[in-house]
Amino acid sequence: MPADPRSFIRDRAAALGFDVCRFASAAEPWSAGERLAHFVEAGRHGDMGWMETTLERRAHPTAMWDGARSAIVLGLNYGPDHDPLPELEDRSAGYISVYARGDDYHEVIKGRLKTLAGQVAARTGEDVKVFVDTAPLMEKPLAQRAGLGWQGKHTNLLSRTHGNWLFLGVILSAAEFEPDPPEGEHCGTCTACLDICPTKAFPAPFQLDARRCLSYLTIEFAGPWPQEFRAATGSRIYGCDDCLAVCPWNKFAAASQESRVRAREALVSPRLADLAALDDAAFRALFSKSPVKRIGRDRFVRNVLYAIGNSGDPALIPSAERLLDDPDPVVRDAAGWAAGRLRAG
Ligand code: B12
Ligand code: SF4
Ligand code: SF4
Repeated sequence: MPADPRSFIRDRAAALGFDVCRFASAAEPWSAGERLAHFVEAGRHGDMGWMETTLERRAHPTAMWDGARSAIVLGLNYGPDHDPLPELEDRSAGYISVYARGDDYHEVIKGRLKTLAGQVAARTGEDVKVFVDTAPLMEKPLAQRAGLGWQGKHTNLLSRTHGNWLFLGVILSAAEFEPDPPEGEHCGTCTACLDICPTKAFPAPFQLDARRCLSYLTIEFAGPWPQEFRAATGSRIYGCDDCLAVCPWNKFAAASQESRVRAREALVSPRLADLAALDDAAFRALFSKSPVKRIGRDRFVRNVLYAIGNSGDPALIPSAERLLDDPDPVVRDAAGWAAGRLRAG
């Protein structure tokens, strides 16, 4: 085995379709665990109860696995082929965030991480672990430490070469690899992401209150939304990209080369009238292999109804009224809100 197996691993990662592969120590102390604890103590995780139960294990990579010595951090570029923000102006169409317009990234990445982990183990003779489902590792601080980019004021990891559109994945290894240099922060005086947020979800730069974030509300939150967020969501019906898309560092981003994460035509500006008419079977068919499928028809139609209420399009009144006696109480509530708003003009 050559002295430095990193170039072998980088080559294997590139062959599997990863755009970036870098190395960091998994054993050095960090402050991310304390910040995660602060986030959870302040209740900013909302209903994501798994963040409470996994708090200790997620505090540091060695709390997940005490044999961890190195982290191999992978990035997959899911950059869109156009700026998605102007799509928000078409109020009779729904906005699905860029990350969810192709196949579910968990599925795209999981198999490849496992394949690469097997190759790393075979090459080094040391144990490896991949955490993809339960108790996920804190990926962003590991990625910053490995030099993939930095956590911007919007808390996402962005890169000087890929902008804001990188999925992350991590393999922990018991082998010691020479770490790559970490990346510094390059936000400077910019506040574009903080200023654009439609729900003012940032209590301070570099901190997010998930309870106010439309990504959390559209995807993770099950109940009827607090009134203040219903109008603010505009036409966003699954996730939100505003703070990513506005970032000036996207001028260096390129469209993704990965066909599985590229946008399906049907998921770019889909008509709200068509989405409101989806029953369970049609919802599952439209979102086959998509991450949207995970939230189920009822939660999705709830989001669509809030967008209908914001559309200002009287032609959508029948779409809302048809759902006033839906079996799901949250859908009924959203239908009443939407119909009332449109009728009021
Ligand atoms: C929970 C979660 C969410 C939650 C909470 C988001 C969040 N910012 O934490 C919700 C549902 C809101 C969410 C939304 C999104 N998510 Co998400 N999410 C996760 C998940 C599963 C865990 C993240 C976590 O532990 N958060 C807890 C907080 C405490 O961690 P943190 O943001 O790193 O907090 C740091 C800062 O607050 C900072 N900090 C705190 N105080 C201070 C003070 C100072 C002075 C400083 C400098 C720093 C600082 O330190 C903390 C520790 O590093 C990760 C996957 C993973 N395994 O990590 C994906 C992940 C972060 N999500 C991802 C994506 C793509 C998104 C969305 C863009 C999806 C969308 N388009 O709708 C949005 C982005 C919203 C946003 N502005 O963050 C990607 C991000 C990729 C990247 N390049 O960063 C990840 C990494 C998944 C992946 N494997 O690719 N997500
Ligand atoms: S994803 Fe949207 S709602 Fe969430 S913090 Fe970013 S801009 Fe705000
Ligand atoms: S928009 Fe500005 S402040 Fe926000 S992450 Fe990008 S460079 Fe940093």
